[in-house]
Amino acid sequence: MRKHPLVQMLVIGAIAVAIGIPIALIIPWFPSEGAIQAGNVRTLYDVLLIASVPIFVLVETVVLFSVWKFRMRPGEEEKDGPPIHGHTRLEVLWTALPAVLIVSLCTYAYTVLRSNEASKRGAMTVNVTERQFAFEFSYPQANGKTVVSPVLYMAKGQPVVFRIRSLDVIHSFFVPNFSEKIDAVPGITTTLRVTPTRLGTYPAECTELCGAGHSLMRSEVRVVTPSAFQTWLAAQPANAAPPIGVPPPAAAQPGVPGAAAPAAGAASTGAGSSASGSSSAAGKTLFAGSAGCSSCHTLAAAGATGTVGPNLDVRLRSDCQSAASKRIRGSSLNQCIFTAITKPYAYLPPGYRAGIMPPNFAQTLTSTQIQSLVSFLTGVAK
Ligand code: HEC
Ligand SMILES: [Cu+2]
Repeated sequence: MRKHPLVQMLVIGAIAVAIGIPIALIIPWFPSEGAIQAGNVRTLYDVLLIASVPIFVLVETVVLFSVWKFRMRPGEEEKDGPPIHGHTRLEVLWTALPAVLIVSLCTYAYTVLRSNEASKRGAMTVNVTERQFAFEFSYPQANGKTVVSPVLYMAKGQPVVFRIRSLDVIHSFFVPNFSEKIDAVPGITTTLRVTPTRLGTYPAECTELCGAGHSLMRSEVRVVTPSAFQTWLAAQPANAAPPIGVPPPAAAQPGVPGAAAPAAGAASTGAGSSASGSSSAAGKTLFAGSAGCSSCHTLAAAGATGTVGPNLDVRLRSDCQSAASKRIRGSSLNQCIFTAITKPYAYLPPGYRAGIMPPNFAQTLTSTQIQSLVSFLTGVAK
């Protein structure tokens, strides 16, 4: 006995849905779940999948079934299809149902967003400053000192509110395991809230094409126990120099990291309060910390192991002695290093290209800070 085509179609569709939903839910769409917010987002995705699979199956079943059932048979080349002219009830149905579905899914997604963005009691502020092509994390509430780190440390279970700024172009801040992401936009401060729930080391990345070094713009998140976090924080040096991206007090305008631009002029007054003049010790702190040099350069004296730019232990002296470098960057080691920092592409050491070393240290660092870096590096490279 033959069944009506519609019944056949429904049976096939029901089987496909029954197989499709478990498959869709089993596929590991996300990396391991590292935060409360990630849990909410993943539940949302599961609901979206459960709603999407039947619709996908419905559409595909009707398409494939029609192709098979109503295909042209030999001898039907001249025939026309039956003159069907609309079906009001069906049309009302296929407009109303998707509308209801979309409104309810949007409402649910909105509540997830609201709950992920809700401020948590006792949240700790971490400033995220981004620039071509590095992240910098600073902890302004570290028992009276400001701690700056190229790696993000977080305590398990401790809610954190990130204040994200950019010094140059649009970047973004994305930790896949937290399922949270937001842009870093020059001139404004964006906010993201995360409560980590699982110990581990996760990648942080920039997901906004921000220049030639974009693919190198990565950092690391270490979620540790609260006591390990306190130990780490206590062991960090207090950073006298303002971390990159936090405007100097004189230019303090909330959310305007670019206010650090007139640094050259402000240097004589602003920097004087914390450090009297440049010093090679301050240069070392800058190199290893807030200036971000260590993310790209290897330099034993600063404990730096970056591999993006030249290994300064090995190359700095010889590169500065080459005839071409002497002509362009100046003949003394001092001048060479100063030019290499302030005009990085004027002379490129063999094997390196322009566009990777940030070109704007002359704006983002004060002249005192640059002098400190120069005297530190000159001392090391002698
Ligand atoms: C994003 C990666 C990156 C960062 C951050 C970075 N550099 Fe560089 N640096 C490079 C690259 C690549 C070169 C080689 C090409 C060039 O000179 O532009 C270089 C070259 C240099 C040179 C010349 C080396 C030689 O052998 O001639 C010096 C000196 C230097 N950097 C110092 C610094 C200092 C100081 C900082 C921090 C204030 C810093 N760099 C931050 C990537 C970086
Ligand atoms: Cu970026």
